[in-house]
Amino acid sequence: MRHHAQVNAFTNKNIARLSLPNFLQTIIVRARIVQLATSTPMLPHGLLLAFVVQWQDLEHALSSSHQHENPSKVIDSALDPAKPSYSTTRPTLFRERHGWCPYSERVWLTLEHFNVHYDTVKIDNTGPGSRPSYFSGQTPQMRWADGKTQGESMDLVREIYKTYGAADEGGDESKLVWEKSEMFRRIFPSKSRPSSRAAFLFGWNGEPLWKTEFERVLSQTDELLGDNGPFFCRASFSPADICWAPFLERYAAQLPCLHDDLNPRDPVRYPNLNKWFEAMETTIPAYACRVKGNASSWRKVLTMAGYGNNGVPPVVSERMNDLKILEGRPQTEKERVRDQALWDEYRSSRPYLARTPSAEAGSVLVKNRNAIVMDTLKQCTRSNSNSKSILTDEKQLDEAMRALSTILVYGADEDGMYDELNIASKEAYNVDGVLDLAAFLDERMCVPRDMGAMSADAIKRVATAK
Ligand SMILES: N[C@@H](CCC(=O)N[C@@H](CS)C(=O)NCC(=O)O)C(=O)O
Repeated sequence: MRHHAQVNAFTNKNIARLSLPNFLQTIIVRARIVQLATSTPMLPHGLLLAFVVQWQDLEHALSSSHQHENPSKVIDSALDPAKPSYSTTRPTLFRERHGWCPYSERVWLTLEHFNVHYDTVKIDNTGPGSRPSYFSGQTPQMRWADGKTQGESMDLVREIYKTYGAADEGGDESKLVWEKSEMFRRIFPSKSRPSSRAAFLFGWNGEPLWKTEFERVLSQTDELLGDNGPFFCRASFSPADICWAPFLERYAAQLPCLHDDLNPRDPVRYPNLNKWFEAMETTIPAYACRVKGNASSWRKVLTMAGYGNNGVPPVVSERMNDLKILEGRPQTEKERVRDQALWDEYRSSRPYLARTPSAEAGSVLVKNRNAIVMDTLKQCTRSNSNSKSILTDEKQLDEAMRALSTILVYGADEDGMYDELNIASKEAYNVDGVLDLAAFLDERMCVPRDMGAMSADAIKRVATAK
């Protein structure tokens, strides 16, 4: 962990080089005060201060996105159980609130892919009594603008394609799409226990299905994809990909934990699957930027017992830790540019999003800072009852939160999007507790529930800098 360092970036030369918008002036004045304080010989070395920007500075930097409201209404019915007044001009999606339900993911992805204006009601599926009184049945469901409701994920996908997409209902291409979607039910294991967090993984005895069964599924899927993909229906992304995506995505993260040498992304054994994952993650903006989960979240939900998931057999937990470090490695420039291009496309019709995936993670922290501070204090006080941690001190935690938000909003040195935070961001790494906080949030977050995978990865990379 880095220690407090003297603020040395604010030399007169640096300041003179910069033009001085109001916001930057504020930062520099504050920095100069800190610089004076830190160069005073009276201060013992251990008390040198690192410079932390204020919440209003971060809000200012994010103002281009914060001035836009997301026009869609999102209600979390677990926190707000009153019956909503439904829009009569746009549809409402009822989806499972943690982002665990793969069937909800299908419908959410389709709506996002077509950039439909829709409202959302999040539903807690975790047990009797947890749902709002006005909702019954399974997730997902849609309430259309005319008041009719409809369930069954693939029926909903079909309806959304008909209404908002360029559907070729009845044509040969369309037949192929629905045949390939239908194959999902035939290929995925028929004798597994139903569970949204561990879909098609465990038998009724609580043990993982046999390795050979998973290998059969992967080989048949690879064959169905064929080598003229990368998608299920050749070069075009279609409802068939939407049908399979939530399950293949979970398999890619979870199967390597269940059996040795079982990797759905293996380019030699499953070349078509490997290309399909790559295409989904690098060419479908709504999927890559918002709807897709990340591997560490899918591993995390595997460890939660209950609701159809029996808890993890011991051998599984051993395999889980190895992948962590690999996932937090710094991005290559090529990866950063590729992600930014996807983000720009996704954001082009969503001006309420920050300019980079990393800044969006910062924006989520800035907007939800009070709730995050309260949750962190509660969790860290509980788990550190004997040791004193910075994350259990409200004032220090607030400072670490501002520092982490600064790092995220400024992002990588090279992205050049929020230049006014550049210097502050470098100093922010020196603030006590900032890396601990990143590690805590990385552990606590669930993707896609709390933010998209690209944004969450930015926090993971700061956590891994520890
Ligand atoms: N065939 C349905 C399956 C939906 C489903 O199984 N949803 C689960 C969550 S992943 C659910 O609502 N479970 C709670 C329940 O059945 O009461 C679809 O495709 O939409």
